[in-house]
Amino acid sequence: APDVLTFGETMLALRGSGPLKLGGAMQVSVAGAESNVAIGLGRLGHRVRWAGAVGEDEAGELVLRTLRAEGVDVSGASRDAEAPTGLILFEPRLPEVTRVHYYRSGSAGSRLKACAVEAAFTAAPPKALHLTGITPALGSAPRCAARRALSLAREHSTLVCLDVNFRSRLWSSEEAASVLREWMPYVDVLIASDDELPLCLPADAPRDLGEQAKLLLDLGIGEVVVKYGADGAAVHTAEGELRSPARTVQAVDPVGAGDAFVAGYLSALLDGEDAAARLDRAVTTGAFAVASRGDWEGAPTRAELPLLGAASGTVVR
Ligand code: ADP
Ligand code: KDG
Repeated sequence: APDVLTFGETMLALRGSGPLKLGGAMQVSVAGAESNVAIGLGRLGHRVRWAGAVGEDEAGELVLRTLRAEGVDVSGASRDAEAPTGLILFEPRLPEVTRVHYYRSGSAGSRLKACAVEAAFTAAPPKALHLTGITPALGSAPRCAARRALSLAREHSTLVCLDVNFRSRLWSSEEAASVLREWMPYVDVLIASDDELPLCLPADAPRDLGEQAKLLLDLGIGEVVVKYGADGAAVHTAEGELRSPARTVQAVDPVGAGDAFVAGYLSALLDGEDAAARLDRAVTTGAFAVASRGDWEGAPTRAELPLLGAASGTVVR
């Protein structure tokens, strides 16, 4: 059985080197928040299954081939003969500002079926299920598939990790809140940016982040992990709050930092590490992601984790 089951939309990703309207060369890869987490976990040595849907097209081949090459089990992934694999364009506009353009409405990923997820889950119930708030934003089919996975996780005592990942281009905060609030009772590990917590709480929730985290813990969530970008992260549990600064790196591309962070956090959790060690691995894998171009390409293997502390100018021979 896999350590982690995840699914969501993974797209063909094209990354340019300047303003898109000027044309020029683009690099071809794949991107999707959940598959970024899957690759991050795979590199750290965990068994991961990805069960999303892609089209019966060459872009879909690239998605599956990439995941397979990274050691991710795609035996539960599905192909949709009637819809294409989605497309995402990354347009680096300023050294630290990247614009994203989606071409994903009507895509195979947005037609993911609950029965496909159910088959992937029950074939070998995982220790942990990882979902993001992107999947329910894609349409009613993937929203039902994710909801089904939450029920199956409850039946099989599978740990549930949810990264809020609010995407305002896909749905409104009101729509997001109505789904996410309903999901909260199923969540064990909630991961969010500081401004995303209100999406998980009733509309009259307090403004203070500590109080928001406390309300979420009262709902039965075991740990509330808050990401603060270059300012690091914190975890709130029944024992209190623990903070970690970010690791110092030269930021090259912020895309994928959150997913790499989740992979590090879940990896340490699966290893049975305590909250401090979980945060530590998460800020380390997050830093690897911002220090390299691409969504997942820079994710570290377990042996590479200590490289981040090496002195500048270090050559590993
Ligand atoms: P998201 O990509 O979901 O918006 P963040 O930007 O908060 O997530 O990044 C996730 C984690 O990655 C942060 O908590 C931090 O540990 C790490 N990180 C983000 N930006 C930087 C940075 N500039 N330098 C070092 N680490 C960073
Ligand atoms: O976290 C990075 C992802 O946001 C990106 O690769 C694409 O999954 C994606 C999305 O829907 O924005």
